[in-house]
Amino acid sequence: MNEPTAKAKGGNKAKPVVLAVILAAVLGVGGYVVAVRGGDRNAGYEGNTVAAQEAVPLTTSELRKLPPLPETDAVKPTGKVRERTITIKEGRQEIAPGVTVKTFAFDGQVPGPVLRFTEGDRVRITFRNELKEPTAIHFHGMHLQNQMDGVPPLTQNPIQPGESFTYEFIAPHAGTYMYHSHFNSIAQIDAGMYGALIIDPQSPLGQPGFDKDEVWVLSAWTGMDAGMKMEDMKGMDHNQGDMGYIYYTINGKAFPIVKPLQVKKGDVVRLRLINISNLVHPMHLHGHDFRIIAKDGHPVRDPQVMNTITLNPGDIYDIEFIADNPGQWVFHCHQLHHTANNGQEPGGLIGVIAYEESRPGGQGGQAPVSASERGPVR
Ligand SMILES: [Cu+2]
Repeated sequence: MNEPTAKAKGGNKAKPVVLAVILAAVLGVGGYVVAVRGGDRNAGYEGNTVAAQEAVPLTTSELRKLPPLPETDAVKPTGKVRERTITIKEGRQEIAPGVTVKTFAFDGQVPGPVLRFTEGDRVRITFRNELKEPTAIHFHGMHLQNQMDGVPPLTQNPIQPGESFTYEFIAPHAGTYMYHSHFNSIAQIDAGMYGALIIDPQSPLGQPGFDKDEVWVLSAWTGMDAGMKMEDMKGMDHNQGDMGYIYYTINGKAFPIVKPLQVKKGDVVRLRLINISNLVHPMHLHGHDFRIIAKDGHPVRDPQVMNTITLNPGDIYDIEFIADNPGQWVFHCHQLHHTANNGQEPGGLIGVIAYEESRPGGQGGQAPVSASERGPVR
């Protein structure tokens, strides 16, 4: 019985809010700017105050209008043979400022080289194992014949030290995939044995164009040298982190030594996100919205516009966004202990979207960023 009364009360309370909204609409953005700093767009900032700027144009409808990726129904062989040899060996890599670890690496780099083929290519990849332990390589998300799946002891024997193994397959449908160790997997993947694998469409028909096409491989590190065990860490100054992981990297580098994604205003950007770590990463982009255009190599229809995407271990998402808001923007994990280097913020999974026309420090009408937020000095 009391319900209608409660509703009526709510209605009365709402009136001032409605009036305020109407007032704001009448005054418009201009009133807002005048109220703050006379609308001087390049005023920068004084002390702790950032000058108010114009409203940022929304391009959500433009984003929604971008065409979806076409589906591949059948892959016809191109007749082309693509051969590649990759050496697996110990390496060293600086993963965070001043932190260099011993790795197990494909051709000496973590992530391994981006392998890129066209749908229908006959691919022959030989892995030479120069480690002191056996291994095997799996092509994650790809539909291959079973004996090419890289999973000892089911589909092959491990590749022994000093031996090679050649994986051969017809490149399946276009999409973003990865290759990684599938033997002694936790240790070998933690040591750096992973890389992106991209299959491009055979036909350009119906393919949307992108001004930028980038890959970010997310991974986590214990800070130990490859081959070391947890017990070996006893007595060392070591933050316990998340499941023992204390460094988190994008393409093998933690913030602030991560390479920024350089864009120009108006660019349509495709970003291929791959999570090879054993951790969940809700990646949040500042200043922009994006859409998922593919998941695990498959086009997504009518995707939601969003700005946070959660990658579970093994997830691969292709996202797109329009670079419509110049500045230096972070795209970071929102599990905030992943944005630190051994407990020290800021670090870890903080990617930077860097516009060419906007330098850090408040030029170009942009809000200033502190040195620690600024991104790598290059
Ligand atoms: Cu994370």
